[in-house]
Amino acid sequence: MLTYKTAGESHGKGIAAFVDGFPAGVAIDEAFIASELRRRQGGYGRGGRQTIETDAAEVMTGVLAGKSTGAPILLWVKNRDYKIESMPQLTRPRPGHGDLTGSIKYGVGIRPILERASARETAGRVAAGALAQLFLKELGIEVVGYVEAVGGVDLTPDESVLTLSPEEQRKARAGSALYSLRPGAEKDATALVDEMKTRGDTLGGVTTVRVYGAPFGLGTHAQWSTKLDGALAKAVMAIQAYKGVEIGDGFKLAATPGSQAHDEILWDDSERAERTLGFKRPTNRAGGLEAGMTNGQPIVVRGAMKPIPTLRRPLRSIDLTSKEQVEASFERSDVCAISAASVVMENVVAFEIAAAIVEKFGGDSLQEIKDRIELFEASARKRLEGEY
Ligand code: EPS
Repeated sequence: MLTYKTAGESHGKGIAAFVDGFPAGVAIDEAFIASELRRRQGGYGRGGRQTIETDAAEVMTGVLAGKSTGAPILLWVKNRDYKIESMPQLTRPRPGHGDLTGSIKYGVGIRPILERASARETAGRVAAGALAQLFLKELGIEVVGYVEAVGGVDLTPDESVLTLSPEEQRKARAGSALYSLRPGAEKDATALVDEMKTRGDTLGGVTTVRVYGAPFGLGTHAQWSTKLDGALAKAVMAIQAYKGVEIGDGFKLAATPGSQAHDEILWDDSERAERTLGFKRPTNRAGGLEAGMTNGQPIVVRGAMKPIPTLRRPLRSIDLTSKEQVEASFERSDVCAISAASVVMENVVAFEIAAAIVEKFGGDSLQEIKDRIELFEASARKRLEGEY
């Protein structure tokens, strides 16, 4: 089983990610992990913290001569802004954050709760997910995350951009201040971020992740707990500030008649040798998942992030000591972290896909997994040809 956990506080010594069950033989490109971490720090509307940090992950264990060994991998992202011991305890919980419930539940005050609940922790998830992406790339699986809306401003990419290769999509994204696939058409969105900054307010948005090249059959219909759409939804919903997740056309399908909600099954003999095994779907409303299993089409997951709850112009709250009606605490924060969130979502989705690969194909090493995918696809083709 491929799993990960994180540890660390926003202003503690650093953030750790512990990855267990990672196959042996994957070349660990530390520059790629660092570039994902740097992307997480960027995007239009971020706060002052990112000018302090230069995130990179130190690979502490499980890698020898540049390759994974099959042993647990511990990644360490050091915090430059380490000052937790000297930071004040807070008494005015921020609506929308974990401050109130966390302090009631743990009895440690607000400080330790906000330190752990902070989105700084996503540096660990991105580091672990970047590791997963290195593994997936070796199998021909590519993951691309981007921003699809900022506040109410729609940044849905043109269909023509989505037919480009993942590499070309990333190039388009690199030209965008907001990490959308619509560089050059973001003026309204950046203007809205500017306006919110002036007003002391914050903004959320929508992020989308597409996974290309996943084989048939990841996840299973046989048990609710092993359906891949469920695992993806959990991973995305568990990102700080996420309040909604959908797969494929998601909520839109609820208002669509069945005749227009599903993806018809066609055949293209010339694609027999590909990951699609020759099956063609003229649409992908299911987002690559049917009955909790991948169906050879691109996987499409979308998530909704609420605005960051730390407001320069705070909402009403209660002082936990005096019980007086006060304004909530303000600590340095971002106006809009949706671009960073798209990087986090890309990487948590990547990790779930990698975990589903290990679950289905087992294997202790990359080569064994490659061989098993080949074997599975070869036997699926034989079955389709009536050989068994
Ligand atoms: C973040 C680091 C934090 C916040 C933000 C995200 O750093 P600091 O609190 O030192 O400014 O900028 O965290 C939150 C939005 C939050 O609510 O905690 C990061 O590295 O992503």
